[in-house]
Amino acid sequence: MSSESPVLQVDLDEDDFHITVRNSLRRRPRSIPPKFFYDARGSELFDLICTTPEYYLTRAESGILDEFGAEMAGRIGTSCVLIELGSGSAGKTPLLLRHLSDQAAYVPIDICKPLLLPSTQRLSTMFPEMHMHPLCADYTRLPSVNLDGYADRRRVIFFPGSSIGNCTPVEAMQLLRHAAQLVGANSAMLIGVDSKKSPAVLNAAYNDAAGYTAAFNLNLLARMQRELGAKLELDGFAHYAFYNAAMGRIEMHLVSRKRQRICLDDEVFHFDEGETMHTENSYKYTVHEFQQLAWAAGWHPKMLWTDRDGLFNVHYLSLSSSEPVFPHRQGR
Ligand code: AVI
Repeated sequence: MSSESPVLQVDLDEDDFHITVRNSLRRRPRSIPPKFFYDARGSELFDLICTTPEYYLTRAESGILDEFGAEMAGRIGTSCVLIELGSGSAGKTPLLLRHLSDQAAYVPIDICKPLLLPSTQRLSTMFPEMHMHPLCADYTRLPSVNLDGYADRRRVIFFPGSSIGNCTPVEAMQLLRHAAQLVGANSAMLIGVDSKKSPAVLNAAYNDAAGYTAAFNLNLLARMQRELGAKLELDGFAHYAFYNAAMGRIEMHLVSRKRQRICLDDEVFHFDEGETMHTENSYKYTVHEFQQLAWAAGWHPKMLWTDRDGLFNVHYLSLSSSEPVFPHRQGR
């Protein structure tokens, strides 16, 4: 990261968590958007989830990027401006960056500032010539990105990890549409999408034996205590995740183990035993389902890479209809 490129912060509303939690507690059924998982502790726990044997997503996607990164770089253009949505600790990013030229620029966008700075610094050490412009923002509200100085470069959105699955299909389409407006004509996107598979595999991935996913989910309550002064009993809630086949999604909830209450400011919120707070959806898509979604949002699916076991897909989407379609590639 050059010294002219400090972390820019846009559009982060400090009261967002407070207001959202209060409104969610007032409503029934209760639900909180998953973006609030990612404080410093939550981001750390998410990285631990990615190392578990059950959470195949990271391994499968890393394998695809490792094997096909050069091919992907050829598709997107090696001198592009790569804008990564929800970059987090950017563990997989070098698998793509190593195939880009020194003329390329990298714009990581993440909601968690304590993670964004060190991860960008780590990448700058690995790719010292590449210009990097970290942006601390909520990508679900896609800020406009100032790319003056790169007018002649192709803009490419990199959205790995199947984070698109954390949106409902309608929200996902809106996000893809906004992304298209953000980057403009002739731009492209590389997006990682988890595929539908056996419920046993999916259920295990969100109920790892080490308990990191449970801790990640429960951290939301700990965050309410730490940041909002909420009065609640952490042990009074349990992690609950299951595959809802009819909806094609993993659902994560915090389920109340007993009749109890949460106090926030001067309001008291009652929970019955078994009542849940819905904390995350993680939608899974067949190739066809995701391509339909991309089409509806104005993108043209042009290529697809899959791991050997068919667990995960990386789609190459373009805003240019005239670009050729390339054959699907599957890992060895
Ligand atoms: C970031 N996102 C794609 C993860 C997922 O699989 O939905 C978050 C996660 N939740 C539980 N485990 C991982």
